[in-house]
Amino acid sequence: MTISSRPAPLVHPIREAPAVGDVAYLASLKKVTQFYIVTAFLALFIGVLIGPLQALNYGGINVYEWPVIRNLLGSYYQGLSLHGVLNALVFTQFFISGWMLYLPVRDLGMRINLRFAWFTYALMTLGLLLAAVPLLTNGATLLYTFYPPMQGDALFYIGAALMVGSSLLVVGQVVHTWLRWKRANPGKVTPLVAFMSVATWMMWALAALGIVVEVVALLIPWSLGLVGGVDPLVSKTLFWWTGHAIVYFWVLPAYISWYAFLPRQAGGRLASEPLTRLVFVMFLLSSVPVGLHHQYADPNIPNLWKNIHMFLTFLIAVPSLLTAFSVGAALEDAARARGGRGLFGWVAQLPWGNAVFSAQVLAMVSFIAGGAGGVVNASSSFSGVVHNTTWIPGHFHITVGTATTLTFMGVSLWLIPHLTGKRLPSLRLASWSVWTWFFGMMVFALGMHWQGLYGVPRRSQVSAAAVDAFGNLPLALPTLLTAVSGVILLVSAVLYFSVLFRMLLSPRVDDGEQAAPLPYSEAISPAGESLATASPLVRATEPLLALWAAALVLVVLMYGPVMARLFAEMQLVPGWRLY
Ligand code: HAS
Ligand code: CU1
Repeated sequence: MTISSRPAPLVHPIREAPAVGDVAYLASLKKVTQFYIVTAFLALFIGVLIGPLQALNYGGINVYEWPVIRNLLGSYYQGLSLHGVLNALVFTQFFISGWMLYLPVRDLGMRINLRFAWFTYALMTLGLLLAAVPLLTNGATLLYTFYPPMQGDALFYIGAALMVGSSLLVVGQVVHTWLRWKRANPGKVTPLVAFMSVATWMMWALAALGIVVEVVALLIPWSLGLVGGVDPLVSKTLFWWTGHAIVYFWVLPAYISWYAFLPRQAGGRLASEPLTRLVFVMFLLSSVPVGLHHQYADPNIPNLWKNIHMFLTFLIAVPSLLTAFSVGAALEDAARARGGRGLFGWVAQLPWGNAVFSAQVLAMVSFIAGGAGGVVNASSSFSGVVHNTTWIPGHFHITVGTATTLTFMGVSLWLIPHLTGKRLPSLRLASWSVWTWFFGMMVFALGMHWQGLYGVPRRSQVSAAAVDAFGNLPLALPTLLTAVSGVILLVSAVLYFSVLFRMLLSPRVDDGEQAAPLPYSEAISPAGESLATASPLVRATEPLLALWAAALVLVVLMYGPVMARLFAEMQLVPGWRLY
């Protein structure tokens, strides 16, 4: 993909967000967004500080016996539950709810009911606080998948249901706003950022159904003692209905930044708007009916359905491959505009010293390995080797832990100045935090994938095992790598959060709209504004509601027979508390 020279001067001016006249309204919209983002990072802060304990465990060092840690955390499993829930579920959901509320609203230039937005934020936070009580008091040491028959306090499930339920209120508000815009702008093409956000929210609306049914219909009544038991397999299948698609709920908001904003931040242009729309529609259509790739080892699910879900999993890698091509082309375009030359020499011309940029591109680099590992996981023939081993946490720390998290960290460095008018206190420290996060995660992933290939189980306090079960295996190097990565990541977290907290606590000095405007990129191949003159691809991808209905049909077809059989053969078992 060589784009040899920069073509003619701009024909299509760079988009700016429609101006918002009402200053008080804009300030409140920014405030609620800021609350979501700051809550997200507070969760990440606590979650991330527990991470090194996990890495040291797989480095053979049992810090859970240290008195100071013993006083704070009841067990390795409580630490791991907090780490997973705070980072993977709370951080992501709060960040995304703020980010994907603010962006489409600004992009469409629509006014929304801010009372409703604040109410949703308050409800989500209430859910979080309710769930936090049992988590912190060892009443929900269930790990972030909370598989029954392991049972936790009812408050945990109620809090979780409120949290996920409130994200559906954000879906409602954004989709409703988009529909109002459609009515007011007949015949117009939805602007790209709003399009990507609405498509992602619609996908999430379908994805969340599984976990909502699981928690509301099965786990809450069971944990309250209203029913005598629970069917573990039904619950687990509903969980993975949501649990796979949630990974795209985590990564698509990062893609929004990679497509819409990063090219500008790199000094270049987005490659193709029509292609970008196609990518998001592909995710809308097929993110959900693939969850059985987490259940190849489970009984009572016919192999036929496991194989169909495997095939669909390979299909859902395609829009990510298109993204790699498209975002790669945008980066090359930027680098050549900056004077980059040669087949690969242009890479050096990218602004690697700018943390906003490097965070996102390092996130992508990690995702090349993370995505390749995902395709390995999805292959039923390899799954038996890697399933339930440390390979899997290796995989997800370079997907959600880096592709998503490092992108959000990079985004925070311009988004917070944009929302608050505050300034980034130190680009150098921010840059160090980004590079150390990337290296720390790559080393962690190497150590964990490597140990996994030797069969070291995930979610095990191997550092406390009475018998050295792995003593005969050549694990010295991967174990060492894993331990070292924990230390690198601790340093990175201290650097990043010192920058973030200093920024948040500093006084407002700028008008965010002027000093850090929304960094829209120009497109090499734009979609245009009018549907009548737009390309067939743009026209075909515009009716998102109809495409959502098609996605629903596909999910019903791909999950219906499996669920019908599982429900028909339910076997209720009582709950266990192993902690
Ligand atoms: Fe996964 C397990 C399969 C993507 C997260 N995954 C997990 C778990 C998590 C997770 C959290 O099939 C653990 C769940 C648990 O606790 O049990 N995953 C896949 C596949 C993909 C995939 C096929 N995963 C993700 C993403 C995640 C995520 C994204 C979070 C954000 N995963 C699985 C399977 C399992 C699994 C099985 C179950 C395993 C088991 O046995 O339990 C695909 O979507 C991946 C496609 C991605 C690509 C990469 C594209 C690369 C891009 C970057 C381009 C870079 C550029 C940079 C342009 C094909 C877009 C250029 C650089 C320059 C310098 C110029
Ligand atoms: Cu998955």
